[in-house]
Amino acid sequence: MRRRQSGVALITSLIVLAIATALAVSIGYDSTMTARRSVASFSLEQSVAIAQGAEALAAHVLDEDSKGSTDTPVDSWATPVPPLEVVPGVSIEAQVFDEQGKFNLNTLLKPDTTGAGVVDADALAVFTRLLELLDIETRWAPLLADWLDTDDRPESEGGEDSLYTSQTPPYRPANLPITTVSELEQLPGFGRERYLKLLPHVTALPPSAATINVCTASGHVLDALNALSQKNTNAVEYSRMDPEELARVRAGGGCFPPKTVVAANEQKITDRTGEKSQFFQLRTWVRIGEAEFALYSLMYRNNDGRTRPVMRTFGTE
Ligand SMILES: [Ca+2]
Ligand SMILES: [Ca+2]
Repeated sequence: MRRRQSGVALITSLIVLAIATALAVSIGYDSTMTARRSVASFSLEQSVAIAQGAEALAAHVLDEDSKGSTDTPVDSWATPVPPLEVVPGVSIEAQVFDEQGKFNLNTLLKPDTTGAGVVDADALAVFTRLLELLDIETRWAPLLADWLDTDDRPESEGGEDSLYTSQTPPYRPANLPITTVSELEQLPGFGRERYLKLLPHVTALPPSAATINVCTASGHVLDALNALSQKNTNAVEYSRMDPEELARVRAGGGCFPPKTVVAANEQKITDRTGEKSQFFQLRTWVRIGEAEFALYSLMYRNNDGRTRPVMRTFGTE
């Protein structure tokens, strides 16, 4: 009898010990996780604060530069900030890029009397030519136009509700301007590869940013503008130029190619080109100990030459 009782006591104490151990492990794990989370969120807050400092600095440089008649890759705003240790263990690296040297996808729509916007045939022609030059199927141009426009009438080779609701899982087109180029991947079958190919040449700015800065545009974007040429006299093919060669010519200063050369007295090209920009992207890389953060800030410089951040994203473009 006594032996059985001591057996029960032993089992009971073993169970209690097991429960206590499990609890201790769980408490230990939880507090480690809490500590880790605190470090991560502290680092994130710290990096946002540092990146905001970078935004203020970029805004100052852009403000200072606003009096110039052109925005080119030799301007002071284009100088990268090399890795810099701001406080021990925290370093920052930053660079400003011109966003208006790219084709603004949201210009595929132009304002109409209803305010909803209609597909702009000229912009569609430029985007179609850009896709051709990059060896990407041109049907993505009308598909994107339908993704943006508010109506449910598909463009020729485009697609509206019926296309998207037949996908698995079904969804609907945004029927709104896009805020990031990555929204292209919402088009059925567009995929990562085409996105990466197109990314250096296109942007998602407010539709009002309707001009392309020829002083910073890629050769492909410059050539795509020829889709609007009535005379077809523009013989220079910048897309065939080695991008490094284009960069070398531009490093010599001034605007290359100047708007007068790109537009060649053609009204439609004149209207869509400029030598100055209002939208810039600031990329900031912050390193705090082992943690690294990338922050992308869209900077807007108004007509008075005042610059402010209008959008901020982490880790993606
Ligand atoms: Ca449509
Ligand atoms: Ca639509």
